[in-house]
Parts: sequence; C-alpha cells; structure tokens
Amino acid sequence: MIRRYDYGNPYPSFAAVLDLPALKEAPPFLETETEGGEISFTLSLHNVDALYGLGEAVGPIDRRGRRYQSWNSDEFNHAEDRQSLYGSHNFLIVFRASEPFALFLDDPGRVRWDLGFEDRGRMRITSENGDFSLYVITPEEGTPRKGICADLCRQFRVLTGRSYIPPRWALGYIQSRWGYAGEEDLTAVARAHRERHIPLDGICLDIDYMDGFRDFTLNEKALPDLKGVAGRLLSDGVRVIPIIDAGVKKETGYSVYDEGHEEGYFCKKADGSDFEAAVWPGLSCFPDFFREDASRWFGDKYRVLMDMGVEGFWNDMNEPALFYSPEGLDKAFAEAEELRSGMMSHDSSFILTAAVDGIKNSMDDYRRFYHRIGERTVRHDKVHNLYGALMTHAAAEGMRRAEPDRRHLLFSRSSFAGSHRDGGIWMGDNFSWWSHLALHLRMLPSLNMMGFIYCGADVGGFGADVDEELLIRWIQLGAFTPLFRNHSALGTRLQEVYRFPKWKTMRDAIKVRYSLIPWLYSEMMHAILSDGLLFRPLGFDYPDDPLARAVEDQVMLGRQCMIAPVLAPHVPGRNVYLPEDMLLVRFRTPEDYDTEEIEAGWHYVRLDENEFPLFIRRGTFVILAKSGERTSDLSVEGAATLGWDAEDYVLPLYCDDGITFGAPDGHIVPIRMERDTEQN
Ligand code: MIG
Repeated sequence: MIRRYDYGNPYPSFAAVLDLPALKEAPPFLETETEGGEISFTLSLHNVDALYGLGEAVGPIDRRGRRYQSWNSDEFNHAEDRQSLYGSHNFLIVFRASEPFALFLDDPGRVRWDLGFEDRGRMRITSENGDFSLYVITPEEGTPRKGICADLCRQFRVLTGRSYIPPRWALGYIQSRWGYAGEEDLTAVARAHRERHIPLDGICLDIDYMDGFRDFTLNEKALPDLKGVAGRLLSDGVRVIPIIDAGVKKETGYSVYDEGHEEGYFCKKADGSDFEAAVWPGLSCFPDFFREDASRWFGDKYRVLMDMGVEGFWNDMNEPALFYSPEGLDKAFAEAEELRSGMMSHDSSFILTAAVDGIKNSMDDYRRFYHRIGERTVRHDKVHNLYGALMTHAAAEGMRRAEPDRRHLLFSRSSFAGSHRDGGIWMGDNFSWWSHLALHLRMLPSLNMMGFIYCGADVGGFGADVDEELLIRWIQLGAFTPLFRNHSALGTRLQEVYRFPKWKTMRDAIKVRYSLIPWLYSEMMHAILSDGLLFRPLGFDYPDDPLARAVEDQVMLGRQCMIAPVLAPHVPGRNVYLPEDMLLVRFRTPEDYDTEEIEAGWHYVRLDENEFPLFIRRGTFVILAKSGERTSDLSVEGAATLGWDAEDYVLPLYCDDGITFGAPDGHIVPIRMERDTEQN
C-alpha cells in the first residue's frame, strides 16, 4: 500500500509515474517538526532490525548509525565519511519485526538523513526545502517476512516505473580509459583484446574524442571518420560508446551553443542572461532540461553520433559539476588579495586554500541560476538533484525518437529516483583501493533497490594506480555485474588487462562471465520485468537469521545464487557465511571448475588468485553456455546446467532478441536438469 502526503508546494515530480491523491494529515507514526522552512521526521530506532536504501552512497548496506545528505556532487574522494555522491536516492526501508515500511521523499532539494548518528536510538530526516511529497509504503497484506523488503522495493517501482532495459550486448565486457581519443586507440584496444582472445563488446570514448570538449563534435585529428571506424569495429562485435558532458561550450559559431543561446534553452541568471561556468570546454552554458523544448533539442543532438553508428552513450558532469563561475573566481581573487595585503596570520593560508577550493561546485553558483518549470521560475538549488536525471531523460527520449524499436546503451553519472527508467548508472570516480572493491559490492543491492538494475563501478578503480592482484579480484567481481567496464583516469597506470603478466587469469574470468551471460541476462530481465532485484542483501532473503543480516561482503544474485568475492590482498581464500546449504562452484575457466556441496554456516573457502566462487542455492541450478569473445557468439543451445541435481527444479530462462523493445519475442524457456551431462 502506498500513501502520499504533501508538504508545502511540491515541485513537479518526474520520479513518480503514479498520480496518487495526497492525504491531508501527516503519517501518524512519524513525529513531524517544522523549523525555519525545514521539515523533519523523527522515528525511534529501538526495534528496527535494519535500514536499507539510499542507493548510491558509501558505508554499509545496513545504514543504521550513519548520516547522509542528498545533494548530487561531483566528488572523486569516496571517503568513508562522505555524505553525498552523484545521485540522490531518497528511498529507505525501515525493516523491523512489526510494521516494517519504506519511505520515499520526492524532494529535489537537499535532504539530511541522520540514521542513528547523533543518537543511535533515533532517526531524523530533514527536508531543507520543506516542499515535497512523502510516500509511505507498507507491505501488501499476507507477504511473508522473507519477501517484505523485496515487496517494498517492488511497490516503489510500481510508483516510479519499470527499469530501463539495456541491449544484451551491454552485458559484454567494456574497456574504457580517460584519454582514449579516437581511431588509433579504438583500433589498438580492440586488436589487443582480439589477439589474446579476451572477450570484448564495447570501448568507451572519453572527452578527448570531441573537438575541444564541444558536445556532439569530433576531434578531426584523432577521429576523422567515426562512421568508418565504428562500422569496422561493429563487424568485429565491438561498439563505440562516446561520452557526453552536460555543459555546452560558450562560443559563437559553435552551432550547439548558437542554437541554445538563440532559442533561450540555457539556464538563466536573475537578470535573464545565460548562466556561465567553466567545465572542460572552458566557459559553458547549461541546458535547462526542465524545459521540454530544451530537453527535446538536446536529446535530438545524440542523433548526430547515432547516425555514425553509435548505439550507446555515457552522460557525465551532470550534477552539474562546475569548475568555477566568473563571479566565483572574482570573489576568490578578491579574498586572496585581501589576505595578501597584510593579514598573514597563522591561519591565513587555510583561509586562502579554502577560498580557492571553494570555487568549484559552490552553493553560491547553484543559487545563481534558475529553471523554467512550466509557468514557474525556480532557483537551481531548490531542484538541484534533478538536473542529471533530466539530462539522461533527454538523452533517452532522443534515442527513443530516433529509433523507437531499438534498445540503446545509456548510463549516467548523476541521477535521481526515477532515472532508472531511462538508463543505468555507474558509481563514479572510485579509486584503485581494496576498500572500494568492497564498496562496489555493497552498493550493488542499494542501487537495485532504486531500480538501477544496469549498474556497476569502474572495474580496477578510476583514480590511483591499480596493482595486478587488485585488478584480478576486481575483474572477478565485475564478472557478475551487468555493467562490466574497466575504466581509469588519465595519468594513472594503464589498466587494460592485457598490460599485466597475469592477463590470462583475467581473461579466463571474463570468459566465465561470457559463459554465464545467457543466465545472467535472464535473471536481469526477470528483475526488470518483475520490478525485482538482481542483487539483494542477505537480510532480504533471510530476515530472521541475524548472522545473515549482518553480512556486508556477500550478496544474493538472481533467484539461484550468492556471490562472495575475495576483497583483500594476499589471502588464500575468505570466510563465507551460508544461510542455507549451497553448492560452491570454484571457477578458473568456463571449462575448468570444481563444485562442492557446503552446509549452512561459516566456512573458510580457499580461493587461489585464479579462482572465484559462485554459490548456488540447494535445489537450483544455472546454465553455463559455451563461452565466446563477443555476446553475439553466445547461444543457449548446448548450454550445460550447473548446480544441484534437482529433478523438480525448472529454470525459467528468459530469452529474446536482446535488441528490440517491448520484447515482442520475449519468452521463457523452461530448462530442466540434464540427466546425462558429465558434470565437472
Ligand atoms: O572531471 O571525462 O567520472 O569517468 O573519465 C572529470 C573525464 C570528468 C569524470 C568521470 C570519469 C571521466 C572523467 N570525468
């Protein structure tokens, strides 16, 4: 059951697809307070078993004891105490023995979440705008306890819509690097993979492919013939995936700028002039995606590249990230000058550093520009958290208009609740740190709760220099995530798997992934089409097992499996908690693996560097296809079953063409255990 309560004057919701009538009185079990325009809700946490949700955020899967802020930020330091990342995902499950519920705060402004931080016995949620809709979701009557969390997520998706469906090739391995600029890189990377038989389905182009970082242009030197090279690579099963940034370079003569400026599509300052701030191209203007005409105009631009054979994009810098505005720069220089003239006290260097550092992503700038929302003019900071979502919506709609029957790859950095309808997300600028490998795992179920089924982090880590062992273990996790992209920052150690002596170990893990794709795709589609989750915390499935609920480094995958990747260096294996009997599959290659039935409880599982585990629940199985080097090589035919000898289990394998929409040919193939196949 979903109830809606409105406070103040809510901004139009792009998150909800259901238009529920708003109730007048406040929800009885939340203590509501109003102070200086802010509205807070307080709830006792004494009998709460777990708090799940908030999507893209650092910290544990069970978020009790932490504090967060919903404020979309371009923040490359995903430190342990970071309160905001790139998306705002105001959905929280309050899981307790009696009357569990979930809430969704449809509020595009800043929201503060104190989830037992000040006082472990209390949670407090504060909307700074005080204008929002609050949705309270309670379980459908009769839902068994082990289905409650999933049911609350399902209802949230009924409210916010069905998840984006990527093309099947998007489950292939994608190689990316900030610095790939054009034909030479594309050809070399593709060849290096093919020569070594490392599977590959896509290569991302980062900002250098553009002409001076101008959206929808090409760097003539590096990429004189995108159409030609995209066609050649496609014939070898490799797609080119360019980046698009939110800011449009301010430059007369650059047609995108000229059109946007003349039509009035850019965000405006109070005096009616275009808001300008610097990002990669230098001073730039920012499309007002709240305006339907501006959104349509920008979305149609993607066609420029689609016409050259591009079938997928990634959207970046759409928080929006701002390096500085001219006003902000002036202010910082003025402060610096003031410091210079005399007052070099002990703390002036700190003041100077703060003044300079404060020019980026500054609140002053976010208060400096406005959006047209229907008849209303709204200052940006009030609706800040919607900007990236609306950019990605513009892109998704543009692609739909261009090719209505085809699925496209689209993933964004910034997002809001509801963005899951338009594309996937990646987890932004992580580091090549073991702790971020663990963070990648923990964020998967949280993102799934928001409906972001197609998601993943930069495999190997974006910032810092990866070492070989970390990359191997990261590939072994990425092998299970729908978005499986190796990406790294300019200036860091080159991170393509073939650059490392043990590249074969990584290739073999990628090959295992390809063998699993028919099953993984089916489970992903099942999660999408049933408003379910591909990744779940153990507590979702085993809510009455306190040991399972406490596990933060293993997650359930699909209906049959659990994963427990190695997350530390130099270890010969790891501890794994099995909430029920499972079959351990220890993969080395798609052909070389061993299996072992393990009883419920704690176990130390030995895993050499070239081995990684998949746990299959008692009485079920998955299928393992013959591996390939491109997703188009894979076939369900002749695939082997892998799992328990389960005569009465039927695996409902979802199959379709993987590329058209509405899945007119989507169908379930019932797979039964092969009786006479040789098991390894
Ligand atoms: O300010 O385009 O998160 O993936 O490689 C950095 C360059 C801008 C941030 C993205 C990252 C991308 C990088 N971008």
